[in-house]
Amino acid sequence: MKTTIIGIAGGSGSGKSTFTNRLKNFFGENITVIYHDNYYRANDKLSMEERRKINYDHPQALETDLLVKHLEKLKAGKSIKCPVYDFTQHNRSDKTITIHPSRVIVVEGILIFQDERLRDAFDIKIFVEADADERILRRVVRDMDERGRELQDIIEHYLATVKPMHYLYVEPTRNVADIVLNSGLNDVAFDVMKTKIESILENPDED
Ligand code: UZR
Ligand code: MG
Repeated sequence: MKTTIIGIAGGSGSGKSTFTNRLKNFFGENITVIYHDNYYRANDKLSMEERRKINYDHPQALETDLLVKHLEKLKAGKSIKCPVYDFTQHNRSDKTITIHPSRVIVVEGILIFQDERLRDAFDIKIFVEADADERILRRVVRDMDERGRELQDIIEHYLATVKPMHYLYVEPTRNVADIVLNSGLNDVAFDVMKTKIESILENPDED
């Protein structure tokens, strides 16, 4: 079986997980989804206070080597044990989830177009764009609801790392994308990608 790998990048809060989850909800087991976020490094030896200070918007914060290996395994038709990251603890949890190979694999994350090996692995590269004000508003709500953060903490992180690293490492990779989406909540873009994936699934042996 051929594998088509779709990369979905974009700034934090751009709606890339929303877009990806919408594809997953629609296609179910017919597609495999991997979040680069789950590959944030384990930092068991550091205290919570030390872990809080790490620059998580820098490529070094992620164990991308492992993701590259996992993609190779999936392409070879093997299942992987994907780490599960716990944002409330700023640390990798002791859980893993087994992910099975499929015809279409979607990889999502802010920094996935930064790594040359990942860029080369993607057959389709999508960059989700959204204005900075919308991204921070979405991030505030998300981090308070789902990641156990206080407003002051979110503001500090945003100004200290999220924003500068966005312009240094995330935004420049927009130029390597095949398709740039205007927001992850874009219904037309969803329909276009849905049709594309349906056609890939109907043609198991084509590139
Ligand atoms: P998305 N992040 C954390 O806040 N804590 C962690 O332990 C690991 C990552 C944040 C990270 C980045 N930055 O902006 C965001 N900070 O997760 C990426 N600070 O995830 O694309 O889902 O927003
Ligand atoms: Mg996300």
